[in-house]
Amino acid sequence: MSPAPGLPTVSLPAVPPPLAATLQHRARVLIVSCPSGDPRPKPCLGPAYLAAVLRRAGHEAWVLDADSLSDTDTAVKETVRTASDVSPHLLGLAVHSPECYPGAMRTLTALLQAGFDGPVLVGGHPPSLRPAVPLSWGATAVVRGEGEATFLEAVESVLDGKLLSDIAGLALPADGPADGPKPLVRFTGRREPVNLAGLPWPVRDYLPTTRPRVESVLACVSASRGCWGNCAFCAVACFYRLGPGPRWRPRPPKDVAAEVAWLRRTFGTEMIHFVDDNFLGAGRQGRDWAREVARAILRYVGAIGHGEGAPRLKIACRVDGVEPETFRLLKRAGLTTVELGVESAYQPTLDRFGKSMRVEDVWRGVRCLLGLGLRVKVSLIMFHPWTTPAEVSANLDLLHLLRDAGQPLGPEALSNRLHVYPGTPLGTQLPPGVPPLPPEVEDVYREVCRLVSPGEAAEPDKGRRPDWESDVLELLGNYARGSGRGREV
Ligand code: B12
Ligand code: SF4
Repeated sequence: MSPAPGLPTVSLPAVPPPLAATLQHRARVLIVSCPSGDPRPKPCLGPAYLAAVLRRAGHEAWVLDADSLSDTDTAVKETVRTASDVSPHLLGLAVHSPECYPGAMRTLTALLQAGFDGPVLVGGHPPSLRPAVPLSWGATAVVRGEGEATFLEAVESVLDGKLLSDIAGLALPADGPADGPKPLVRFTGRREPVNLAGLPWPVRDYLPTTRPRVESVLACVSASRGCWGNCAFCAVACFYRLGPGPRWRPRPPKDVAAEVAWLRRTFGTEMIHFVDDNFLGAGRQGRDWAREVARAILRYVGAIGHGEGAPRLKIACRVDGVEPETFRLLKRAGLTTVELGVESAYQPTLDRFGKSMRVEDVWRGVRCLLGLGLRVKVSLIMFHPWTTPAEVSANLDLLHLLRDAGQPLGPEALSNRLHVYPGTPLGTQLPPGVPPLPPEVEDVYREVCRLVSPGEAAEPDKGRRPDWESDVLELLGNYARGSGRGREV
């Protein structure tokens, strides 16, 4: 079987022996980023890492960014068409957020109806934490946790005609009655964590039918994986606990900087978005690593021309790790924007959400970044079943500090509502989904959403009043002062 004409030729790096020598032939693998319904989706790094690892091992791998297509119908049709063109030995479906579930289910159903009879493996955070869901749709297996080693092993087992059942890291339907209430899942975790220092860089080519190149404007880079935190609502800690090894693992700073410089040189990338959950890692080790990354970027990017030659950098981190020396250095390396998952400026809520930090840490960290002239994007979970006027009042103090410093607040600060994800600590107390709010809070929430996203889903920002943030703050202020659901603005 050879790929149909019209598919791009993939340039393969030198195949490291001895693996390629032992392969009878190369596998062809298609990895699909399932549609999420997001009108402005970003390319996912997960499939791009898997494709890089497969290509380095001598296989052919394509990434179809179906999420970038206009709608789910088009995405499903394009996936079926491409699968028929490529005729892959194995197909991977990436489900990077719960929003991808409906599109992933439709994609899998359409592939099976079209007669695709190869194995279909599903991966990403949501299926890792709830593998029974894709298995119930007919997926062959779910790759739980980080996928590189497990996926490569699965691909090579399929090529060699071996069973998938012996592969650690895969969740498979368990033997037993198929008509039980839920499919049973069997799973053995992997013994070794993925070695980040040994990983190739993620591929940056997608099948041309989908996304035009965006790397010239913005490219995502993953410099470390995991987080030492254990916040009650967050899926990250549970995901990385599926595998062994430390909860936060960094890449070598020089490797990160070399990738940044390569993106700049190759695509002219203007902004690098580091997708790390907590760029500051754990304690002193993390801080030293972040400083080393900054120094390495200064050296590498300096070599290709600083000033206008340097890309802007955006990171996300815990607010309690912020301190001036590291951020001064990161700013010199190009840092312009810091996303802080603050969640609340009210101590009882920080405690309830297991944030392991004090309100004073929040204020100190935010003030430090503002003092350095950085753009600070704070996200708050303002709407949850326990929201009170006192809490909203405390959050408003922080929001006013940001606004007085000229920072746009954005929907992440003003209209986030608690979602409960399966597998998280909160998921053991509450059913998955969106828990109900107290009636008066629900009223305020709806009114805030009306001001934040007056447009249709495809254009949520359209139709916002010019000073919509002031309107939201006024509404929240009314609630905080105890005037019921707030005066409508
Ligand atoms: C960057 C990011 C975004 C970006 C870009 C998303 C994208 N296209 O990738 C933006 C800002 C758009 C975003 C939005 C959202 N996100 Co987000 N996002 C992330 C973040 C921080 C990094 C993703 C990443 O690039 N990781 C690096 C890569 C290398 O890791 P990876 O994706 O996990 O891939 C590995 C494995 O999962 C697996 N794998 C992945 N795909 C596949 C496919 C196959 C076939 C196989 C076998 C394996 C496999 O192997 C990969 C390599 O090891 C993650 C947290 C995280 N640490 O991953 C949250 C995260 C994925 N997001 C999350 C959420 C909830 C959302 C939102 C719903 C938030 C919201 N309320 O709006 C939206 C949904 C958007 C949408 N419409 O779908 C949650 C998902 C929770 C869950 N269990 O479902 C996460 C885990 C964050 C969290 N704190 O819990 N997000
Ligand atoms: S600090 Fe952030 S990434 Fe880490 S567990 Fe908490 S919410 Fe998740």
